[in-house]
Amino acid sequence: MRNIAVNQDPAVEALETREWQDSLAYVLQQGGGVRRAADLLRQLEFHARQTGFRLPFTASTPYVNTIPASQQPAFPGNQAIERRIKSLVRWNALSMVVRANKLSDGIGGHISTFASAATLYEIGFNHFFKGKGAGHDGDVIFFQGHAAPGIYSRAFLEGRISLKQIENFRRELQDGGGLSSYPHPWLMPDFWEYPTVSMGLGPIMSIYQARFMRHLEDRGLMPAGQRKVWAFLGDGETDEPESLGAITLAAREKLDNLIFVINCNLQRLDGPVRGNGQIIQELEAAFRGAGWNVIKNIWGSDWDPLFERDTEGLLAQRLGEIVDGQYQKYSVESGAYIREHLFGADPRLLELVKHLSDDEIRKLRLGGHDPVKVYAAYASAVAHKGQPTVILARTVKGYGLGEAGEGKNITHQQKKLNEDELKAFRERFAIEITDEQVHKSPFFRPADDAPEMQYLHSRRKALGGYVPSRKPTTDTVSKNLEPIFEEFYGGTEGRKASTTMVFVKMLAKMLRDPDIGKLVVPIVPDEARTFGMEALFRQVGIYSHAGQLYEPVDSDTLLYYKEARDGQIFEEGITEAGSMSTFIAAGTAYATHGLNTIPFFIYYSMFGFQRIGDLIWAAGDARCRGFLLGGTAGRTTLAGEGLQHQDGNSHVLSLPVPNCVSYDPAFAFEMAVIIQDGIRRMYGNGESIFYYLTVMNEPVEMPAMPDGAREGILKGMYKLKATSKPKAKLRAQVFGSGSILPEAVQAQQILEEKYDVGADVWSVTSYGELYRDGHAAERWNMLHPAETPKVPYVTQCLADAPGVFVAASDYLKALPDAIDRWLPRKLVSLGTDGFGRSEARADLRNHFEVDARFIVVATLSALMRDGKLEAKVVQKAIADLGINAEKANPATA
Ligand SMILES: Cc1ncc(C[n+]2csc(CCOP(=O)(O)OP(=O)(O)O)c2C)c(N)n1
Ligand SMILES: [Mg+2]
Repeated sequence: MRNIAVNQDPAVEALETREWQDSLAYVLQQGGGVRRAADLLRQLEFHARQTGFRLPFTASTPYVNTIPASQQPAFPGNQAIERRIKSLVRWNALSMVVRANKLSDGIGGHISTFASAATLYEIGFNHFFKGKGAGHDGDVIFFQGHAAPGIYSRAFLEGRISLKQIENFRRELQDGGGLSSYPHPWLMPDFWEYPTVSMGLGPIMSIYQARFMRHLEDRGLMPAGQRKVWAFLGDGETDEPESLGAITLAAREKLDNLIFVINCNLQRLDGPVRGNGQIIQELEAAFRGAGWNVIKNIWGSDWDPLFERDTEGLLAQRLGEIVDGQYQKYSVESGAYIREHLFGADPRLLELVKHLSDDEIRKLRLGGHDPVKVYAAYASAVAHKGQPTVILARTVKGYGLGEAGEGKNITHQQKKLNEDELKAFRERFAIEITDEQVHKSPFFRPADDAPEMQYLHSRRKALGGYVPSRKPTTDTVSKNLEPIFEEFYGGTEGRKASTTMVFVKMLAKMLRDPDIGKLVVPIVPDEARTFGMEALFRQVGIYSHAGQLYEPVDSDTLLYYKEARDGQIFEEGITEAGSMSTFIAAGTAYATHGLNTIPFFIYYSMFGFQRIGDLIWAAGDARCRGFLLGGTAGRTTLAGEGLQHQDGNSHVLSLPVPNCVSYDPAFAFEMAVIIQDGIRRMYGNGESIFYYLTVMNEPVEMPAMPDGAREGILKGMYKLKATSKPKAKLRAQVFGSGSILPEAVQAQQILEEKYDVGADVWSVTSYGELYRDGHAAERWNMLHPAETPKVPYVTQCLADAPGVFVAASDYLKALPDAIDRWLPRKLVSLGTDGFGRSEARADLRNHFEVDARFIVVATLSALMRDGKLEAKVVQKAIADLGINAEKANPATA
């Protein structure tokens, strides 16, 4: 090779380039083939770096298909019939949305998402998605939420959804039933498996689902198979942090059972995803960097001959220069415009398309709309080993809508088509609907014996049945759990323990149980030591598909950090969102994998409902079962940590989740009753509920369970300790919860001893359950005026209770306030409204005014308002108890 001069002329440069290319070609043909060529290039790169030369970093590859035409498999299906099926699905999906909006303006619905993704789904339905029929292991498919009309439309063709239902799309309350706007297992429990429409949650749940499936295989709970997790997402959706936030985990865990299909229509709701950039290139770089197998499917077969003739790589280079906003413009422009602006950049490119008419140029199909290309991408993804795969499929948003919205910025919201637009759509997809009928956009289903219908059914039969379809197991956990939990009813006899310690002990016992042990799934986001769970590391091991490739630093200790392929603990690292996704995978395994796995996810309570509330909402929708444990809970119980960590919110935030049952237990026996009953209700009775329990780190003496307390514990309150002065003139009912319950007991003593007030102490385990029960009764009474009214449980407890009512908890005052209406007299609420502080418990309880002294003052003050005491008695008590009446209001401090 000759010396390379600086500023040499272009002809010399071209010659040089050719020489290097020839050398490579020689190695490829004559020498060691691809392996040797790659080796040489690597060595060259190494050599370049050694000489101090910095190569520009490129994480993306040229803007062309990853799978060259020469390596495409033959398409195994009947393309004409499949196009026909797809056209029918398109038509009915469009009709569904158009009709719904005609009947009820503003009812919404989306056409353009599915219009762009139809081929991506249809190739899946006809060739890849496995059903759960006999002898098949079903795939787990996360359908893009806004593509729901297309999924319904196919199910309608398949005869799985009635005409009535499809007519009532987005009208779920109509006679004959309707269809939910988006995938919601809560609303359609035989159909949808996973909620996806809150963008970003589908992708992260799918990653942890694939990982959980691997875990079930590694632990022998599920046979190793070919099952795949498919996640369909929008390109705009990838901006949600959850979408890409866990992709490194998928690569690290080598999840080759996971396939992302990203519909790159280059648009989101308002406009282009990356007007001034290229979303496909950006995503390719992110996924490649994370270690994924990336398959770009950008150009359809129409482009193959152009690329073939483009020996100089000019076309690929030109296509790589164009930003997405401009590509979107091409999708709405004429062929002449594309010829001039895209190919016109270089006379050699114009030459390349000289033989094509303007119309042919306009119709050059993109990869995501080409069944052959989509099939090739899926086949390659399914066969790929050792890495998860992402398919980046280029499409046009609103494909087929023509003037009504194809590629336009308004397309996402388009739901009305005029008659001409409907006619154009009908013609484009050759649907046999007459001119007279078309304005009504009627649904259309061919006769059962039509070839396309037979094809459709035979394909699904061959693939194991129809999808989506949700099939919960009928197996139940019927074991008597009393032997596990009974030891906790007795109390600790003077020894102190925290409810967290108690929970860990229960967990360890459940894990050791020969029947349910293997079903228990402990999940922790890098917080096991905080909760004293490290003994479990050794007992059951931390799950790692790779096993343990190193000697742990603490290997000489009893409780060493043990990672194992059959490990049972999910030590997720610092990701509550990821941990919650594992919780959802494990808590829905009864419906997805026929396994009653019981997840226990323990985390810093402040980072649960507050941080990942939307995933918890999705868990509720997905009919997920299991136990969430908010650890180190209670605004004044978590000493030291301060404003960010101290949780006084979570019981308020859990209340809106309709099927989440929340408790703030104080003692071991309460926990034992609640968890045991929870397993019975969820896994024995098959109720679609899950639990939220707060557990504390404050050591307290655990009393023995009072007789007859069990029912009250579950319903939300029971009398823990009656006053020893029932005959006293002054009476009170004091409610305590969780870690504030011992303060209530102490207040009872002060009230009796110093102020001659006979106070009964109640443990309120769940304001949420009392609130729900109260409203249920009130509602029933409203609708049944002539019948004997139902009495809310809280009223049953307190209707005849004498004296004033005072409640204190470590959560917002809103919680006790929620039950006030069902008490015979007004309730005084103490709680922890306001930002937390770094402090010791006693100082925090003084600051938030929830300690025994404040309970005493609140009680006396209420008695005074009732005219039972003089103000000066309260004043004196305030002084005697050392309370500063002028202190700052913690709610705003
Ligand atoms: C968390 C969340 N934020 C916002 C929305 C509202 N939203 C629904 S669809 C959409 C645009 C979707 O664009 P893209 O992901 O590219 O999907 P496409 O329809 O283009 O396939 C938006 C913003 C949502 N559903 N979820
Ligand atoms: Mg999009």
